[in-house]
Amino acid sequence: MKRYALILAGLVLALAAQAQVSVKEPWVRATVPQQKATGAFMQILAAQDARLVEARSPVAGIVEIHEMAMVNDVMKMRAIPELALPAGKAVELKPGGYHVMLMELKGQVKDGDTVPLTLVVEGKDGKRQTLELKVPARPLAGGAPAGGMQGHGHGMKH
Ligand SMILES: [Cu+2]
Repeated sequence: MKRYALILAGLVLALAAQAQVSVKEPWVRATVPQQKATGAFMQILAAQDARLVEARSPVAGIVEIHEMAMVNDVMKMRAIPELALPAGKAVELKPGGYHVMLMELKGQVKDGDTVPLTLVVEGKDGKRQTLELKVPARPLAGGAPAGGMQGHGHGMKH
């Protein structure tokens, strides 16, 4: 039985060592029917220097890490291979900035849905941590292009 106790202790240590990256307030922008892409947003805080190197989700055929950049005076988004997560400094993924891009959506992401999202974070030592998130979908607050939506669903989710 001693051997099992040792294995258990090892597991607990492994879990503790992985608690280095935390994600706060994740959300996915809800889509309209036929929309093929959307973004996931959140704050990521790493206790030690790390990098977000991969994201996956069963709801999308392709998931990429994107940044916004000025190209010829036009704001465009583009894929980046990784996102630096400096120690102790929360990195914000938000509309108009960094985001996790979900493309080739397999269906509509409705307001109130829960979207599974997996993030893979690599530490400086090359060790990878996988974060399994359950991300709520909600409309982009105040960003609706059509009139009459102002203030709808804003800040009432918590
Ligand atoms: Cu994008």
